[in-house]
Amino acid sequence: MKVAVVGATGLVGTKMLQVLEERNFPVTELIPVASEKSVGKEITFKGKQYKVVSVEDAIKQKPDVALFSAGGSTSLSQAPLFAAAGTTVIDNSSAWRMDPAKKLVVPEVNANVLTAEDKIIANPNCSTIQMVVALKPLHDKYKIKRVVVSTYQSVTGTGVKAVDQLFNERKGIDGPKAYPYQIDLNVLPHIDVFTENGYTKEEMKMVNETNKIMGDDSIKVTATTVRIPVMGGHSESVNIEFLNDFDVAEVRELLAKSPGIIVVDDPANLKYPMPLDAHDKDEVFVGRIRRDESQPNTLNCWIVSDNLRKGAATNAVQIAEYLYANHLIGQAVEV
Ligand code: 11C
Repeated sequence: MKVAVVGATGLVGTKMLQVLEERNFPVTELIPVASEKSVGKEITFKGKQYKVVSVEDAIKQKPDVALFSAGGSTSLSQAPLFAAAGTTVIDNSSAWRMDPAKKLVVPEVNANVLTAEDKIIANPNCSTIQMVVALKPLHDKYKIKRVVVSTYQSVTGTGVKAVDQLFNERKGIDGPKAYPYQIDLNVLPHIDVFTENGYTKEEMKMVNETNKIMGDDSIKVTATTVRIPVMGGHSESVNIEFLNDFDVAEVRELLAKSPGIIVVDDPANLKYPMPLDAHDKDEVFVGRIRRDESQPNTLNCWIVSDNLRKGAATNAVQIAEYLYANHLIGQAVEV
C-alpha cells in the first residue's frame, strides 16, 4: 500500500505513523504530508527517513490510502482531491462525519457498512469511539434506551498547545494558552465551542455520532464533556438504561469477550481503568460495572481509552486494515 499521512507532524499524525509501524500495516511507500512550514522536514518510519511533502505533491503520487489529521477545513478542501485521484481517505476531523453520504466507522461496531465505493470515510470523535465500542455488545444483547455520559478528557485531545499549557502552568512559566482558563489543578466543563442549545459541540458529537455509528436513532444520549489536567486518555462515567434486564456478572463476561475491550473490574483489589494504564494501548478499558440501584434495567460503568490511539490513530488504521483485508482498497480497486 502506498500510504499518505496528512498532518504527519501533529500529535495524531505522529501517532498514526507509530501505529502503522507497530501494527505492521503493509506500507510499501510512505508519503508524509504537512503544511508548507513543515515541507522538507524529515520523519523516521521503520528506520527510514522520509521528507515531508505538500498536499499537491502527495496527490500527484496517487496513494492507495490517505490518513488525514489536518483539521476540518484542510479536510473539506483536500480530501475530495485525493478521492478524485482514486485515493481512499480516512479522515479524523469532524468535517464529513454527519454527511449522510459518508460512512462514520468504528470497526468493532460497523465495519460492515464499508464498500470499495467509499472514498472518504470519517473517523469519529475520540470520546464517542471508546463509548460505542462498549455500548455495541450491550445494545445487541439488552437493547439500550438511554445513555447519560460525563467525560473526563485528556489535554492531548486539544493538541500540543494544550499539553504545553498544562506543563508551563505546572512549572510556573507563562506561555500561549489553549484554554480560556488555567487547566493545571482545575477542571473545565467546556470542550469545543458552545452551541445554541447550551451544549458544546463535543457533547453534541457524542449524541449524533453515537446514533449514526450504532445505526439506531432510538438510542437517547445526553452528555457533559469535561477537560481535566490529565494525559494518557479520556475517561467516561456512563449510565445506560436498557429495555431488558441484565445480570451484572453476565455483562462483565459479555464485555470481556467483545472485540477491543479489556475489563478491569476488581474493586476488592482496587483494580479499575485509569488513563495512566490506558496510555499507548489500543484497547478500551471498562470497569466499575455495577447496577444503578435508583431505577430498573440500568447499569453504571467507567470507560477509559487512549484518545490518540483508539480515539484517533488506531481507529483510522483499523479502518485501513479492514479495507485492505476485504480487498476494498489497493489491489481490488486496481482490478
Ligand atoms: C477533545 N474530542 O478531546 C476532542 C478532540 O472532533 O475529532 C477531537 C475532536 C474531533 O478535545
